[in-house]
Amino acid sequence: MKTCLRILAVFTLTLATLLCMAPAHAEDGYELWLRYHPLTPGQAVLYRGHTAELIIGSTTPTQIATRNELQRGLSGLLGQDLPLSETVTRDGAIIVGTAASSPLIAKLRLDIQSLGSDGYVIRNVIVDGHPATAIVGGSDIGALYGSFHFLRLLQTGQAIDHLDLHESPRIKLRVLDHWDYLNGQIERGYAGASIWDWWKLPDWRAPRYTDYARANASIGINGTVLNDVTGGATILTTTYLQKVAALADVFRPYGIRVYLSVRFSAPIEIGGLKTADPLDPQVRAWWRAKADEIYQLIPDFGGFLVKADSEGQPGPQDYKRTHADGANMLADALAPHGGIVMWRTFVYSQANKDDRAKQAYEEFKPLDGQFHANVLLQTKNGPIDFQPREPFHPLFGAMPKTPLMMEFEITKEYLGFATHLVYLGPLYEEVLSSDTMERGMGSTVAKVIDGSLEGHALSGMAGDANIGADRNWCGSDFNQANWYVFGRLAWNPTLSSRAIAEEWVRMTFTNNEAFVKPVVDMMMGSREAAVDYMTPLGLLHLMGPGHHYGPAPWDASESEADWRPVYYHRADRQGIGFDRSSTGSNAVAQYAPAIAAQFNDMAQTPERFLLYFHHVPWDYRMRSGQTLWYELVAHYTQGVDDVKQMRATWSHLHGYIDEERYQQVATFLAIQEKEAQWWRDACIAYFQSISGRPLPPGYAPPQRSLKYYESLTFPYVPGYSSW
Ligand code: BDP
Repeated sequence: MKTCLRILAVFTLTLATLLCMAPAHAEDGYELWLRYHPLTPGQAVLYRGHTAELIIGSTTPTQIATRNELQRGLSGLLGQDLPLSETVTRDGAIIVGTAASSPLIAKLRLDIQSLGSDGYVIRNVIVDGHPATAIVGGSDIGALYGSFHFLRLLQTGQAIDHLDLHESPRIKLRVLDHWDYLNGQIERGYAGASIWDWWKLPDWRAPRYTDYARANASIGINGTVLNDVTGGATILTTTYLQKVAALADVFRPYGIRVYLSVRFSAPIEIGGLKTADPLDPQVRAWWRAKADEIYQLIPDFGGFLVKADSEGQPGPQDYKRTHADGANMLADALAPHGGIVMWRTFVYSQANKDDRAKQAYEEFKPLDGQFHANVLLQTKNGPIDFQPREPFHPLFGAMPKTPLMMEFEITKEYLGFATHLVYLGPLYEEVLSSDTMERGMGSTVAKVIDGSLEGHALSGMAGDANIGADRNWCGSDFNQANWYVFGRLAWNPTLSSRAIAEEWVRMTFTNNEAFVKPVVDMMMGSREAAVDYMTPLGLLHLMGPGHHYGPAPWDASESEADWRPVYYHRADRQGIGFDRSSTGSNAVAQYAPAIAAQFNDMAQTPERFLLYFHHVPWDYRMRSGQTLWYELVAHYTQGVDDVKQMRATWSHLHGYIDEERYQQVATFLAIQEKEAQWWRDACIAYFQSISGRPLPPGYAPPQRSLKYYESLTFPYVPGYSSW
């Protein structure tokens, strides 16, 4: 009897819990943040009053896409279909379009002069005595962006009765770079194979391509580079260009242009020429003809992305020409069609024995002013290589005459692959808000890349995509947030990463405050946790050789010195860190004088960058009063504790969302905790073997011996095997 009562009590409690919380759907993450699941009944009733009919054109493919999205979104969120209308017949119409395409909108006389074609206004208006909402774009694409914004307001539970929003992107080119090979593999891909089914293209246009375009358009992304920067030249053959054209057709209604990574030596490989010298007339003619062919097939083709003279890729230096010679030659071929070149500055040479951190600056700074008008230099956020933390790249403050484009890595090559929960918003924000001091205080990286600091017409931000054929696109639910935050910051690089995280959580999971707040807090702390358990205090590149999975600070096996962890941390009996001050490599001198002076002085260098700029004695007194050795151990330990805390937070959130996603996140957090512990223990074991110091009191020794960590091997690490 007692047992029966207890079972009944548990059953009633469970039922009550379930009823109080959001309904739990079976979900697999495919819908991303475009989940148009029914709002709470109260909210839906409120919104319905403002969404009684939809007035929207359906002449152009973009208008049709916009109408479809609004119908899909509103019927999903509000639980009823919205009638289409030509005129305002009642209160609560939603009117969507442009002043050029809709006489009704033209009559509203809204202030849309400064919108630009991608901008939009969302405003509550009165039409023939009826309250209505107008979503007005500078072009069809602007209206599409505005419609996604309107849906976002509903999805995130915001009021829609006093709207007067004016939005325009601050950055012109908002581009995803796919590192996808034509064989379906992805360099640094942790979410399965490539979503581009090249073999079946151009005939089979998978529905997923449209969903990809919808997701990108919803956050303002307007370009996609389809193939890897280290791929071959095959993409430029006619057969493949036809496949590319099919994808361009699918993306066009969503305002997304396609771009291609091109191999500098393509004229030799597929053109039958003997040289790829950028000043050779035949080579120039070959590229011009290739550009003509591309634009025949794809009239709005975006342009080329190039990795040249970098990590073994061919480039103009093979012919003793400069990067400017190479970039300008391609730019000239594209210019008649309006195309652009995104030329990467990720260039360093194994032959150059100087500090790798300095090499891109030394290569490109002297070329400032030599690039043609349709060239952007695409520069990684930091001088080394997408590490968990680096100072901003000094080129951002050093090339006023050249548009510099940001390149962020969205795929978590150095940050725990698919499983670790690391929200990259704070990393992006930290870089974008860094002050280069190029034109005095306030010359932030954001202002450099949006073109406003120097008045450049071209501006751009690229993100190396984390998208694959996994059902949830990104390998984990939380990795979707990194795609999302990239797009939102490319639209406006001054947005707060916390606000973006909150939007994303609400759209992706639930508006339940009891869930939103702790999850946003957890996301915001997650990047710092990863820095702590991987590479605290300015350390970097301690990852396993080549594949970059797990800790290997001891590693010196790579063929090239500057691919080895030991090159970067330089730990010895006296201390640890890379001396980039004026007594060392003097990389500090590449920053504006005020910043250089700060970084040059150990005492003034922010501790988060300390070991990036200085070789510091183990017993050096940190700001806490503790020694560097103590702080290093404390940071590693803190990282693990933070992940434990993330797990605890998540464990209290069971029942707020669907079981499928809840359980996967829970399991991935368990993996993360295990691997954070491994990172901590392996690094402490190794650095202790060098420092010779005892562990500070109260800190647990590594669980296993250094020998054990060094003995681990990882065959078939994802994202690496094919090249
Ligand atoms: C490095 C990656 C490598 C890329 C390279 C790049 O490990 O796979 O090819 O960046 O950006 O971080 O070119």
